[in-house]
Amino acid sequence: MSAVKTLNEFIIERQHDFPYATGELSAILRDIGLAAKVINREVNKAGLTNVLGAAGSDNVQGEQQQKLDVYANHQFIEALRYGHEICAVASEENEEIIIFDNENSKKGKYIIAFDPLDGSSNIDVNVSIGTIFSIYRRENIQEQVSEKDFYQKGKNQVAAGYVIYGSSTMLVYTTGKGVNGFTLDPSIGEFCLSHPDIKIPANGKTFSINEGNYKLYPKGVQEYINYCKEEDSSTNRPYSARYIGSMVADLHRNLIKGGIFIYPATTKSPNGKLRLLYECNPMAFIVEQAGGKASTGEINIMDVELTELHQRCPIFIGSAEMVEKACELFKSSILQL
Ligand code: AHM
Ligand code: MG
Repeated sequence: MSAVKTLNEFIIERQHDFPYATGELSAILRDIGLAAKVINREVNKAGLTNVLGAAGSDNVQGEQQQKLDVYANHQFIEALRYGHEICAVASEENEEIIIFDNENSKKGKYIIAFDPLDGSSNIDVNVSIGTIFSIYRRENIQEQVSEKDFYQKGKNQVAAGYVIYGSSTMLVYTTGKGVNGFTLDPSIGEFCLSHPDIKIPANGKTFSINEGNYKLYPKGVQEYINYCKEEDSSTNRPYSARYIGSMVADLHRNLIKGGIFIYPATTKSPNGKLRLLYECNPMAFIVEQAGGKASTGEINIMDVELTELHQRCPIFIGSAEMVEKACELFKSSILQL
């Protein structure tokens, strides 16, 4: 059997990518790995332990929280609270940021935004769900941390990643030097390097969009969906439609095999559904680091100004050539208006 490299070994090895690294980012990534294992344990036996179903509360988006959303949120926050590195977190499940005011964390250089359990509607039906995270350095560590510290563009991210709780559990992350994937080996309880230096194919055969909303989409998006369904052997069309309803799972598949994922604006939600800070930006960072693209349809996701913590943003993300084509149709339909 060839030697395995665990997540922690890999993190320590890669610390040298950053000449002035103090090990703080590495410590955060290790804490996230631990939180992921704890969440995984509950997700895995969810049907047996009375953690399925609604928690009886709503989150900031007015969406019903599931018991596992609440559990994952708590685990993630607690895993980070007593390190020295993070001084505040923003979560999809909390309206306001949570400031860690213990002596250790107060001086932390980093802040983290996350969606503890993405794809909530799939929890009860044993379909893949995920955790997404995005780490920023604070711009001014002399001042008391506030929500404003999170109002940074995605291009300022220092690290981002996701955990997918699927047929196996994987953690995929980037620190801006490529993308690496680790599979949890349940027999030893460790994430082990299984997908080094992931590259997304420039083209794919899969498009992922909630086609039920077709009539609510902008004309350019409708045109792109029609394009995906046309027959053309030179571009491998028609493409296959694959839509799980868990962004992490849909994007993970497209990252490995090639494809495009779109959550556009709709007539009901003019900014789409997904949140810029802890869904679109981290995924954009990962996909760009793997050689793909992420756009609002008009500009790069990671160039969008963030002015509200839970701001939504339309997204076209995945294989570079597919995203370019979709954005080209989208932009030309706007010009025709
Ligand atoms: P959530 O954070 O409440 O789980 O919502 C995000 C999820 C994404 O994972 C997924 O891509 C999208 O919502 C699906 O939405 P829809 O059912 O509108 O297609
Ligand atoms: Mg989500």
